[in-house]
Amino acid sequence: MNRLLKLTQQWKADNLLMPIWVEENHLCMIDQRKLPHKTEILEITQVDQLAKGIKDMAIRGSGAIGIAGVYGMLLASRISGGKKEDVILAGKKLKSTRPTAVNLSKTVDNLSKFAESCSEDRFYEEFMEKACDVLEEQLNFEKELGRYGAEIINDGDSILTHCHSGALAGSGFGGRALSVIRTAFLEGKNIHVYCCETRPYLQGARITAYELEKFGIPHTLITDGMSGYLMRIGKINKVVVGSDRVASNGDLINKVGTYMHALAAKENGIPFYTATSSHTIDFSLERGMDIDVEYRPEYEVTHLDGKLITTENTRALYPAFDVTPNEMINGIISEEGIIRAPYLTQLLRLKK
Ligand code: RUB
Repeated sequence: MNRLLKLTQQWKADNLLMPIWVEENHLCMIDQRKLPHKTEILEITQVDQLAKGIKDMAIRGSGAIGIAGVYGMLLASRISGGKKEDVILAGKKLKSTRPTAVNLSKTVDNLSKFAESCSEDRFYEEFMEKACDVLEEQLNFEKELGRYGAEIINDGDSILTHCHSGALAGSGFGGRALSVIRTAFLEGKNIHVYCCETRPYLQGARITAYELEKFGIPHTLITDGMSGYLMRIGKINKVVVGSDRVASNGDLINKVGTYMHALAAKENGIPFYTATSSHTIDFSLERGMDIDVEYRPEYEVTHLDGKLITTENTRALYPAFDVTPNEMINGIISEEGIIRAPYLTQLLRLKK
């Protein structure tokens, strides 16, 4: 049995909540559009099928689409019998699916560069080894950042989180924000999570709440507009969110609505943290506002479960992410520890 199948067996034995994984001769992926009421597993046998799954958000979340890039390139290697050019082409296809989260593009670029350096005759084996290293590393990042992040979680905290930055948005332990929260909970801290529903895809209502329930972590679902008032009346005393991309100056690109929570946190003197990992930092991006924010179809705002929730003629706008200025962030939690301002210099600790 090859190393990846052995690793997958171990991850299943460890009860990791994996968004995507390998079986004998295909990939399996949970269709996150169907959660929490249905756990539908999609069988992926072609790269184009996986690319469509990322674009249509059957799999989503910066960490999860990053590892989907790894699995997609491995699938191309298997289908082509280890042809370098097919693997690199697969990477290009997968990269083009969603532009904002940097994990996918960074992971594909790194693996493509590695593929170029592989020998022709041992490409399949060498590429498989590297891909396994990347998958193991990203899971370890989650556990490490969870350990560091739990240091800023105190007994009795009520923590706001937004969108879904958890196991199904990562490698199966807890992604980024939920790795911090889950680790603090496992350390025995008495915490409560307020999870924002996160319109219109409802990552919070459908996936974060689902995971918190699985982890046995007390939580309350709120709508996105409630955070400010709940901070003001003292129901929320900390914010921990994930990250799709962090600019070199510490500006945070995350699910739209994050910026509003940061504004409310600043106004109410509440600490605001983002959990990230080195492969989410974009050192080529000077400022967050220079980013290419993905706009998704209006339909996703005007319809809920396929039902029109507004008038026939009403138009909609859906920037899928927003930008939180670094001066509103108390700390950036990473696998190397908690990074504090000045981020321009301090983030260099994550440059690998
Ligand atoms: C998901 C989202 C998550 C980040 C963080 O957006 O913005 O907060 O991806 O994930 P979408 P993590 O559902 O549109 O992909 O920090 O766990 O990687």
